[in-house]
Amino acid sequence: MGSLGAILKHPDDIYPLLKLKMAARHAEKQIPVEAHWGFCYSMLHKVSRSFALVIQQLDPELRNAVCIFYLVLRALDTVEDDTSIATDVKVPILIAFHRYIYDRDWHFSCGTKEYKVLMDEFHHVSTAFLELGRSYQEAIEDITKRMGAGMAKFICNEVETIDDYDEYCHYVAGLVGLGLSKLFYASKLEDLAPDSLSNSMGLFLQKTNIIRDYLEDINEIPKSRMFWPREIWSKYVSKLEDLKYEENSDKAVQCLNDMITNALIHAQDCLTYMSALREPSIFRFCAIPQIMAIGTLAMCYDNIQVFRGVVKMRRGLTAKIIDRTKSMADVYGAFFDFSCMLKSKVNKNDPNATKTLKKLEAIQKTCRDSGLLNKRKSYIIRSDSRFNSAVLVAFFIILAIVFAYLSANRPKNY
Ligand code: D61
Ligand code: MG
Repeated sequence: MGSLGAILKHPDDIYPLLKLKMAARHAEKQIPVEAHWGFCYSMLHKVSRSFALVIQQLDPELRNAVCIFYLVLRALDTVEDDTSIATDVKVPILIAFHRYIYDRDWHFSCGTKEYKVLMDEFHHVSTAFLELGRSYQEAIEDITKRMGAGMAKFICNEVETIDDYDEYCHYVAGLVGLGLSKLFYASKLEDLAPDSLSNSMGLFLQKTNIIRDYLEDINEIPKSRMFWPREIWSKYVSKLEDLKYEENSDKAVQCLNDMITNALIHAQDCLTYMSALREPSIFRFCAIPQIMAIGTLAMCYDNIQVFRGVVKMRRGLTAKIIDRTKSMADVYGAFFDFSCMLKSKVNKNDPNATKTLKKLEAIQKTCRDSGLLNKRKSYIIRSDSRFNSAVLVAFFIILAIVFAYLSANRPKNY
């Protein structure tokens, strides 16, 4: 749970945080008893707390397919990310990975911590995969094949141009969007979305990750990993790692803002994709990560901390987003609010200020034109201080009652 300081500053986080905690506990209790499914769901919780939560609330049949889709791609990504594997070993594995999912005896040990467990016990994932319906299997196989080939292509090539950047992000995340749309369609709960919109859903998430993880990726041992395209960073520095040095702070922030402006291109496609969804649990599954992404971009914009440490959304804010994302009105509201926050951070001396503002205004126009904005509860920007202090007082009263109760019931040692 969030630190006490954060909670005292944002007391209205308490309720969504508690709700989230209970939902997580409930999800843990629901882990299936069969060994392979049990392994898959507990692995899902270990490797991705955020995706696990939204996957958990899907319809059971679709949930199983999405869970396996996630683990198969996470395993493929573990091979890609392991910088200690030689290229001539790695490339053939990436290319053939889509065949290993049919083979219960296949095994390749790599990665660390929970990723190593996933790789070592991969037979549980293939066993579960073989129990899925054929249309789910086909979608997963097709995307794994295309992603593996794309990753292999980028093992040797660096991300130079913005087109390379979009191509790389298509392989590792856009394809996830295409695959998910196919799984939703196979479940008969949704129509098939156009590929270009599904692709944008992935690109928006992946670009946000790449921006936020600059320092972690550049400091990767034994070899740094670079996903920021040269076409963008070369306008500001002569080497990507120069962005982390204090003397380049101004250039670094300008470059960061340029990267964020690039990511914002995908926001409108994402809104169009989400507005076509019909099934409430699928809608929440898609919308929660997107709102977190635009929220993360708003936090990172003009923020030198991206080059110094980790910039993360407050856990309480994440819990609030999870709690309050139910309809398209909520999504438009959140996109509108975070665009407002971004707009307020744009400095007119930034070389891309005009471009950034134009994109933010276009996003806000889409939100306004939906006609749903007035129905929203604006929870991100406005913080009513009177309401906050009322919650704070209530919090201390409850705390006092709990203390009084506990001390009254304490066994007395005379
Ligand atoms: C709707 C809902 C969820 C969506 C979506 C549409 C469209 C795309 C995505 C999720 C995928 C977004 C990926 C963003 C996070 N990036 C990564 O995890 C990077 O690895 C990419 C390759 C493996 C992708 C595995 C994946 C991820 C999310 C899923 C999923 C599969 C299946 C179902 C649901 C969600 C990144 O990982 C390391 C890191 O970020 O720390 C990397 O290696 O670049
Ligand atoms: Mg990767």
